[in-house]
Amino acid sequence: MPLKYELIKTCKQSGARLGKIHTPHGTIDTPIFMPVGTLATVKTMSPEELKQMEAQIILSNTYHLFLRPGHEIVKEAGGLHTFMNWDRPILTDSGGFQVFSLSEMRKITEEGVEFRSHLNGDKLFISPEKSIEIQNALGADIIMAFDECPPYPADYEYVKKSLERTTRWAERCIQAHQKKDEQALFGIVQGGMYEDLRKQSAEQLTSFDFLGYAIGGLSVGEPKHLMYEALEFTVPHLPTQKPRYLMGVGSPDALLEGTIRGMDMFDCVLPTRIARNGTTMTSEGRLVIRNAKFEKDFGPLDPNCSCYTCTHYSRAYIRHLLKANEIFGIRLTTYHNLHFLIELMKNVRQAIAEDRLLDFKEEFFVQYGLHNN
Ligand code: PRF
Ligand code: ZN
Repeated sequence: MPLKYELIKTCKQSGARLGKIHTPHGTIDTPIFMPVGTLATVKTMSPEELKQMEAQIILSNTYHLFLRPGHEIVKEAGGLHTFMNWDRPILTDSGGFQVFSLSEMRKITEEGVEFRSHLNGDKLFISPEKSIEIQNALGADIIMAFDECPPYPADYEYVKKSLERTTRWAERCIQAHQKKDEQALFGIVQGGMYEDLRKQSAEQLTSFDFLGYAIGGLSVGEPKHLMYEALEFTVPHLPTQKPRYLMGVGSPDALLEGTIRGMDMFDCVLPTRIARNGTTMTSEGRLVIRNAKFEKDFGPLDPNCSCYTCTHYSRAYIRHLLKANEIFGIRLTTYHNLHFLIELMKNVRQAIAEDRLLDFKEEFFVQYGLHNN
């Protein structure tokens, strides 16, 4: 078995889970936030820096690496771990989301998705078999089934047909998987915001022996309360003894709310993306560090943060770098934002261990300025 989930305990106050996932490249503590390294790099960060901030697992993308440099080249390099010099666990997403959000002129059929590359317009095709072939070549510890993520809003009939196709694709992914001893394949539950469709999708997928289950199709533009409701009616249909991954979610409040509803893994481009346009997440809320009011602020980004950025540089200095388009500026904000979410999840795990996650959430929200949401 390439993956083993160990449920350590459930928080008596919130129901959140504390666990460990054992993979061929090491063990990760859950609940966990996974930094995104779309193109085989977490933008601007070296693997040494990621380790220094205690990143335990990173995510990379099938769609992007298929387009550039091509999975054959990564395979020839010895796989993604060797290619990018990262020896801790990696998860690759299947392309089933990126093909819908990035490519042009998509045509979905039972066979797969035909699309044009967002780079050069080349006509390409990804099927469940192709996605697994690419992910087998990349060699991540955890790989994802090829799914369709319907937009929000989408009508009931469309979402039903879509999830049923996603189930058939999931079965084809299992059939196509050539590295069952080395890579753990996760299924992805779809079904939009419809309770009975989420149940149908979860029941169909859990009848197959996936090593973990993701919830897809959320955080696609719906109001947050709908996402939380969808989690509440989907999670009870997932097995207790397997990891649960909420895809594409990474705002601090959603990490907490998702954890409280029983999710174990999260990923999102949010911390790295906002860092590059000069926004930071701090214990006192979001800070737009480019703002003029920080011109002469010689204090740290976050007075409560112990990261490399916050222990060595001031808001005024970082603002200056960002305004001057100096690359070091976005490296410093990226480092801090990732550290912030990794540290948040470490504190969340501690709170679960001590059965006080709801208290922790309240305190965090008040400090972060979210208590009215
Ligand atoms: N499917 C896949 N990847 C994803 C999603 C999905 O639904 C989402 C939705 N938030 C993010 N990433 N394969
Ligand atoms: Zn910091």
